[in-house]
Amino acid sequence: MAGGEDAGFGGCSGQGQKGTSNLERRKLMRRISIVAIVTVAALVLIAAIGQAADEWRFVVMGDNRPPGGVADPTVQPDTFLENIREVNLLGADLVVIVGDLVLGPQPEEIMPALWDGYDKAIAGFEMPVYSVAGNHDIWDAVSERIYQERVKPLWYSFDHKGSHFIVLDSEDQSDNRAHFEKIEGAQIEWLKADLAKSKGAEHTFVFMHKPLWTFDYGGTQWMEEVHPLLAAHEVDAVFCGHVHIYEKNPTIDGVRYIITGGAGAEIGDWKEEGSFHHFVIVRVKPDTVRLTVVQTGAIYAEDIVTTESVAAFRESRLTARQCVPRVVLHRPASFPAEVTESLHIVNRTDKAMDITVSLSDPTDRWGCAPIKRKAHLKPGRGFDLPFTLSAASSDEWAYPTPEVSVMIRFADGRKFSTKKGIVLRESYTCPRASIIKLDGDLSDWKGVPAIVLDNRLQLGRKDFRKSWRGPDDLSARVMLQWAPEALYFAAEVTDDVFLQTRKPSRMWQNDCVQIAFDGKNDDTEEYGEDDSEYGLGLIGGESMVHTYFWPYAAGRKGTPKLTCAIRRSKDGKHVFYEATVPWDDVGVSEPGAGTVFGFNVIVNDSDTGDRRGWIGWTPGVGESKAPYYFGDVTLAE
Ligand SMILES: [Ca+2]
Ligand SMILES: [Ca+2]
Ligand SMILES: [Ca+2]
Ligand SMILES: [Ca+2]
Repeated sequence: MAGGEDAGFGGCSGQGQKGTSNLERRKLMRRISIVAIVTVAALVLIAAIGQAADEWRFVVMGDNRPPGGVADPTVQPDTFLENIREVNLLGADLVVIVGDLVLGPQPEEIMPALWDGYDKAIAGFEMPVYSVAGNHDIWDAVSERIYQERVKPLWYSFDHKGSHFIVLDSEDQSDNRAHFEKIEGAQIEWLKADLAKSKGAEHTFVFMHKPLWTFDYGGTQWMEEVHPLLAAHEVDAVFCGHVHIYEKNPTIDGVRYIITGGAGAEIGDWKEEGSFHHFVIVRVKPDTVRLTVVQTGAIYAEDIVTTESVAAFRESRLTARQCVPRVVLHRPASFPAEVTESLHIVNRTDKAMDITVSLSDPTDRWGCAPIKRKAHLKPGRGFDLPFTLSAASSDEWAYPTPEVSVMIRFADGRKFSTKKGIVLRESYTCPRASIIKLDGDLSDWKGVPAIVLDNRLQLGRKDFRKSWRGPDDLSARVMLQWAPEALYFAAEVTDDVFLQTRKPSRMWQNDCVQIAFDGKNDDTEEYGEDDSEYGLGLIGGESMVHTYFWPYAAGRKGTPKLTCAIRRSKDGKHVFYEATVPWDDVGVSEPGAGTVFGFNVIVNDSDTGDRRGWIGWTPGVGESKAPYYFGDVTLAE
């Protein structure tokens, strides 16, 4: 058997007259093989050492036929096509399909189209396919004849890599179905002869359609007459289909019995009872045969995800997100205030979508009724969702804000979900600078309007809100001034305990200030090429700047040039930060009166060791980096 697989279909020893001629041919081939083995014995021996440990594999699946009641029975099911794709990806030497290959019974004139459909599908396998007849393939003398003409002999055998494969016919129509669901008569005589002459096979595998060993089919004939024969010849395994499940039945006298009928026909969804689409990989080594069951749908090619596909997906995700505009509210002129706004939902993609939008207030502070709306939107179509927010005081006009949750689903299965907080757009008018000396002395900032950070609702982190002891624990006044050459920044921080012992890159874990700029004020949901973020900290008595975000790719040259001076008050309760930020570091190329850019600031506090939290102008630095929360800074005349 060292010669390996017989050459294709012609090498099969079938039943009846064909079998006789094949038998003769087989004997002849054996003789040739023996001569060949002697001649190249040395070479084979060398090769055999390398091959001995080699594993090879074949695949078994069954009942690939279309489910009953399909509109077009000539079309093979998607599950079967998917199995073919996955088997090709995993690789195997050959495939055996254990019957119910097509959806019969059908009138004789329909059958050629059914077999054409099957042939078309299995042409997709990258390895030889061996078919087994099932009850949907043959049910009378006519269908049996067509099967033999179109597919395979009803029973046959072949060899591969020293193992022997035997295909049996559980649907025997001969003698007026006298041997139906039995292996009797001519077939068992052929089987006995085939087993006798394949005695030296490394492994022997048997395939048929119905699980004749279960007594539900053909009574006890299998266990009384066939099984002892297989056991005596040390058959490794018998595979069948017919039942649309996977099930490993008890091994009897060393013969494994396996049902695999999940390659395409109708199936339940009870994995625990074997009811799921699948195929079986049989891994063969000289001393072992191991089975692996693969559930259809989880084998992928290497290009399932690529850099390009990720970029395309991101693009469509961003487009989908744009269907839900950001809601930006400006601080009302007076309080108490009630603001009515509307979410304008528009399908900005080129595909129809199912969208679910909901608005909820996690704080119950805004007096905002929860909203939920589902809709199917064609491209360009949309709807409005009005809502009302109320705030009792200016201090109450603060984050967190009600949240808009969106789930978008496209017909092709792609889905996107996103959450957007309602933005409370803060604004600051930045005066022109007088002469500023960068020394940490803020006497040159007299009269400059301040962004005041002293409200519990401005604190970042829930637990910090609980432990915060008031403005003396942490609060700040932040100011900006501008000149053609730079933006100037100052912060007067009140903090009862000063602590800064970290290295510059970790300064955020102790007392320090973080400032961030959205140069183009384009309000992106992540940092982009016009955005930057810096830390200012007094470390070991030295005024240090650390760059947390700086877009090197944006055509900016060199490194940030901003400088700072930081000084502590004599009583130790205040820290004064002063910084000069060149416009390049702000991300503004031509500053002038009326220029608007995005800005944010947070002040971190630690009093005993680690960072407790921060107080800040808006979200978007401490929580996650999101410039669209940043406030607007407008340069004054
Ligand atoms: Ca100064
Ligand atoms: Ca403190
Ligand atoms: Ca930006
Ligand atoms: Ca502190």
